[in-house]
Amino acid sequence: MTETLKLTLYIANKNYSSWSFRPWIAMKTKNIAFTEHFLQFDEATGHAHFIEFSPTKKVPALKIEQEGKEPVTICESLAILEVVAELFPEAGLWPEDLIDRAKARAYAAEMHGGFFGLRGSCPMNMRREIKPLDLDPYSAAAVVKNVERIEQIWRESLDASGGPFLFGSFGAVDAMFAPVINRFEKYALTDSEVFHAYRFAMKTLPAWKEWEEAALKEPWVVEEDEA
Ligand SMILES: N[C@@H](CCC(=O)N[C@@H](CS)C(=O)NCC(=O)O)C(=O)O
Repeated sequence: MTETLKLTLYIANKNYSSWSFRPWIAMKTKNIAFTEHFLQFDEATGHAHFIEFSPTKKVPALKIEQEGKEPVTICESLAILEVVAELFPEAGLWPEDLIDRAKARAYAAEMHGGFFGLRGSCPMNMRREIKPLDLDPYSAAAVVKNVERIEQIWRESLDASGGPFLFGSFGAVDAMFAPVINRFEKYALTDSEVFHAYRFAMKTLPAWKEWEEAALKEPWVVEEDEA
């Protein structure tokens, strides 16, 4: 990509910010240079300071600066992955095959816009002790339903590609599922073969280790994410 391109990724607490983790692990794993702009969550103000970089007051956001063009900031993790994939086609963030690419995009969209049971009851928490949650039957059933569907996606994709990632090599769809690995593990949601295989692939990525190490050093506690 052109040397005049400058990318700044706005993220928040690595222990908790699952949406920040997605583009971050994708860009790191694909060796795409960016400046990390870290902001701490501030529950008390509803993260009022996030307005400095995004009208949504949410992380992640990607600021794109290109010579001769107005800087632009893109919000929404999936849109960030898409623009990065277009800026760096050689990174192969989406599968080459048309049908695989369509499936990968569908699964990424399913993750982005769904799995509310899992997301609501089991927040990403890198330093959480591994232990099951004591959920009410309604919430527990919603989590089980999400786990089953996610494992179906993983099983079908890994069986077809041969792994280690869903479509062979690491891509945007794997970045979308990265925080799910943490949730399945920390809340002891499954002991399936497919989970163990995919977790191994994900957790051996240098980028995963770098994020996790930084997360474990963070002193801040966000009570609402301490399920
Ligand atoms: N749909 C958004 C979700 C972003 C999001 O909810 N980010 C959380 C942190 S992981 C956040 O900024 N929360 C602050 C808030 O909701 O006020 C995306 O895909 O980027």
